[in-house]
Amino acid sequence: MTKAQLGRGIAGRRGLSEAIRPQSLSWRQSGLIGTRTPFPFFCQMAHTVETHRAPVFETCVPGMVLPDRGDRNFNKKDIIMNVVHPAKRFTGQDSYPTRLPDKERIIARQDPVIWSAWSEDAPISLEETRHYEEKGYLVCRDIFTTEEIRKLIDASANIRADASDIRSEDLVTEPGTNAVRTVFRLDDHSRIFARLARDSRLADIARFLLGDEVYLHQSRLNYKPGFTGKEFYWHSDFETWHAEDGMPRMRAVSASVLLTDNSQLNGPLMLIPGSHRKFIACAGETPQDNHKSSLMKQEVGVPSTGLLEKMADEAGLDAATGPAGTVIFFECNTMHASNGNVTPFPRSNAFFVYNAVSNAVDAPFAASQPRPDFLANRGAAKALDIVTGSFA
Ligand SMILES: O=C(O)CCC(=O)C(=O)O
Ligand SMILES: [Fe+2]
Repeated sequence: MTKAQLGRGIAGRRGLSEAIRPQSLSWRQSGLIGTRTPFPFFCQMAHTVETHRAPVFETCVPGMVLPDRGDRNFNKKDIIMNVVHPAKRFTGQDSYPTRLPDKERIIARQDPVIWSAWSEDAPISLEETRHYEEKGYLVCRDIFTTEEIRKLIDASANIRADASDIRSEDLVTEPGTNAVRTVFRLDDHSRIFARLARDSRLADIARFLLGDEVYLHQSRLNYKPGFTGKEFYWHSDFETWHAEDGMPRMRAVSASVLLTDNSQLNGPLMLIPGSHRKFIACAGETPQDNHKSSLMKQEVGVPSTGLLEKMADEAGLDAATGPAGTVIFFECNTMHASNGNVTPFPRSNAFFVYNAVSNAVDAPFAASQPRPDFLANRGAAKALDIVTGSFA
């Protein structure tokens, strides 16, 4: 194992081929075997210049193949693995209008999915990068050691046991009960989760995917208790972050770290593969203080059942399952949901939302007030200080 691998605590090649073990039928059939190479890698490869709200994208990576964005029919193979910068300069206008008063609309994605050019030094393999680019998510196993996973599980149990210490705005309970559903600002409530958020095994992948330094837009722990854990209805996170938090572009990624085994049965994350390529502009204006109800049950900012049916008919549904310690990276615009959990087996997952520093939030695009800080970090978007090595 090289120093770079050791430093980042990355498992060896055998473990890493596990990292992309199939989580869905379509993936299983693809027979992907992942390899991974040591890095250092290149987060300086693209840079952005901010205008008032929308970034202007410039090309500054030598030797990149850039498609002509004027031609919407460019060959996908030409762009995969390359930084794709829209040639046109974005103006201050809203590229993803949503919460429309009349009816929902489908808008073409205007942003790259992968913001870096892949090279041997990338923190994920070419196959993994392609998978994420195509499906909008990636499941990685064997990233953490057994001791590290044990520490994370213990920390999540402690947070829950001492929930009375947590300021009430950071706590969301299950609809109709006092059971803890979500703890926001997870990195504020636990040293080990704060350390995990800055761990290079997560944050360097986010930096690679987003082609920029990253900061935490949000962190949370979703407990889905056995018997009573309620569902999360279908949504794109970006739709909410854009409408209610003022996130300009699709340049964010969530890392969900599984703290219990997630099986097909106990309400794992489900995703519509490929759904990140289109933006579903949702019908229905944002009510005042929408987050107060949407965190328990989301009703605004969701696609119609007719459209979901069509999307699922065309692309199928994937379930991202795996043992505790598995990490699911999913693109900010990937349509996802999870079922309620009536099994006796709890399902709890920590989420870290990495946003590109150049994509910091501003005024909301479709809400009268920004959501509070515990839902959207509105402080200075300062690059995370990334740490390497084991935390156990
Ligand atoms: O915990 C889950 O299954 C999904 C949660 C989710 O999508 C969210 O909190 O935005
Ligand atoms: Fe979500």
